[in-house]
Amino acid sequence: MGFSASKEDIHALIGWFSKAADLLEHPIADSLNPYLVQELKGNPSANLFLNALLEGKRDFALSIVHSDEVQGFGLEEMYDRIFVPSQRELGRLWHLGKISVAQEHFVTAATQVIISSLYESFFKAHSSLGFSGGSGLSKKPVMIAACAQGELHELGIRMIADTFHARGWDTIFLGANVPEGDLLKEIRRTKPDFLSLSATISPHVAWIERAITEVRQIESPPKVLVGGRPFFTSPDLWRKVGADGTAKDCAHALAIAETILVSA
Ligand code: B12
Repeated sequence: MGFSASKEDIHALIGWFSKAADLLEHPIADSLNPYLVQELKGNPSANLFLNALLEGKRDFALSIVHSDEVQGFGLEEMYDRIFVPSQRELGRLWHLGKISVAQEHFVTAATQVIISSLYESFFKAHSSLGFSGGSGLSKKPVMIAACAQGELHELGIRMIADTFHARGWDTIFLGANVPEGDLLKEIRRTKPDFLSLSATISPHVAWIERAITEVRQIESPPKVLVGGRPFFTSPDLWRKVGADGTAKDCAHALAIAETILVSA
């Protein structure tokens, strides 16, 4: 059987080939890809911080964060204005092949060390004040914070847990890749008021939905907040997975959690 193509087929093929050739020459606009949006424009502190780390100057990056100007920010503001944009720009540079995986690993690890250096001042100051959260809440709320099973991006949820802790909550940060069974055991053991779950990679959203269904079976279950990239690219996804709320950053997360607790 021979190959035969109609005039219309040939016309369509020529159209596809010329589209493919055009795409090779002019890749899809950067602005269509959320991971390629430059987030450091007009943000000199984050710019300086990231560039210091990319040059391997961890002590200099540390001194930026401990400078009077940056120390004037609250913890949430410091996270949302310095570390989050710096990490996102790091991802953009990696995505574009402008830095190596080794450089990304170095910057992420150094950022975690620098964040730890803030604990002394932020957590001490707040724990000496006692709980200073939303109006109507008399007792210190407890929160468990965890990444979905398989999820290795733990910095975002760590920042959420830190923000709550700095405002006087008791937080139990479980970090990356938490197995479902162990999460449920920890909830039964510690009886938190809140559970915060994070996913960066979209396929992990299904795990979160399943985990929430299981959590709801526990007697007096915690309220559940979910977050991470898939939840702010699909604003209604938190409802679909059965959560009580979501937030796109540290400042909003705290405000939403306290509103949910007060109205419970
Ligand atoms: C560092 C990093 C890693 C590190 C993570 C180390 C660590 N200890 O966390 C490592 C090397 C492990 C890694 C691995 C991978 N990574 Co990576 N990684 C990054 C990078 C550069 C930074 C992540 C980060 O720290 N972000 C900063 C945090 C603070 O932001 P955030 O997580 O969004 O959190 C904020 C909000 O989302 C929200 N939030 C987050 N969680 C929660 C939870 C609740 C309850 C609430 C209320 C709010 C909330 O609040 C936070 C503060 O504002 C990003 C780039 C980026 N754009 O984020 C890529 C990125 C996320 N990685 C990416 C990819 C592809 C991968 C890999 C698949 C690569 C590979 N081929 O192996 C693997 C997947 C691993 C896995 N199974 O999870 C892609 C994801 C693309 C996509 N479409 O999903 C990104 C976007 C890179 C890119 N293209 O620009 N990665």
